[in-house]
Amino acid sequence: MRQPLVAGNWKMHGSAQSVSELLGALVEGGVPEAVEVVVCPTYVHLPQAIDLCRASSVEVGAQDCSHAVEGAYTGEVAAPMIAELGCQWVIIGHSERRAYHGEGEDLISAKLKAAMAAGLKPIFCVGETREQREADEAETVVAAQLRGALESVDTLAGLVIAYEPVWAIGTGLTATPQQAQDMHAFIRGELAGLGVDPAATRVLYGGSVKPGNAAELFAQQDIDGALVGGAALVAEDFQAIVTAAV
Ligand code: G2H
Repeated sequence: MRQPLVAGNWKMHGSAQSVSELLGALVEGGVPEAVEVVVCPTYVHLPQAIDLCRASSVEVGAQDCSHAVEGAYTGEVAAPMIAELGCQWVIIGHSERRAYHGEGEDLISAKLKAAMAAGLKPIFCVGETREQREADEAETVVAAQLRGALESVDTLAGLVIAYEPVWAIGTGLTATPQQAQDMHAFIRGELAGLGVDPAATRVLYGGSVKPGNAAELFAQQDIDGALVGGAALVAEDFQAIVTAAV
């Protein structure tokens, strides 16, 4: 049995006040034991988030990390630094990093290795663009992303995959539960080919997950939870998504 996981990707949103309000509501409201809940604020809000979540089961993650352990990499944050703060998780390969920061499979693979070496659990994102889906290339693209990033990583225990179709991110469009299920089943098949135990690996769906569509998505056999963006910034919406994952 794979424990459901719901992670909030706050992207570049938040202030000391909003972090305090959002996590105050989440911690006070309580999260069901059956669901693993992770919040991923910006780097600058990580210490505050860790502090606020200390008394609860809510875990904290970063949205990215450097491929390097240390060095002359202006603006970067190394995985051991994130781990030292008390974070357990890190998102790697999000489509916004791929699109706006030119991240490709080699760099993403190096980041996965750096994260694992620091003891962080990666949430590794894959997903096709609208053009790629329309050209019937969705599976080819996702397979190449998985292979390109995972093939050279030795230890993949604990890895979490997030399938996020780019055309569904922040657009209000969501993959239908069947489209998502089909891709999740495909991803499990690919993982098996890469030596990763598909039955033990959680595959999350991401892309405009909301209280209104979460239950239907979570009812699919191969969907183990969600990576939530916009709706994670609204306390009651995020709570409702977490509850739907029970
Ligand atoms: C996809 C998702 C979170 P949203 O980026 O990773 O964001 O739920 O706003 O589409």
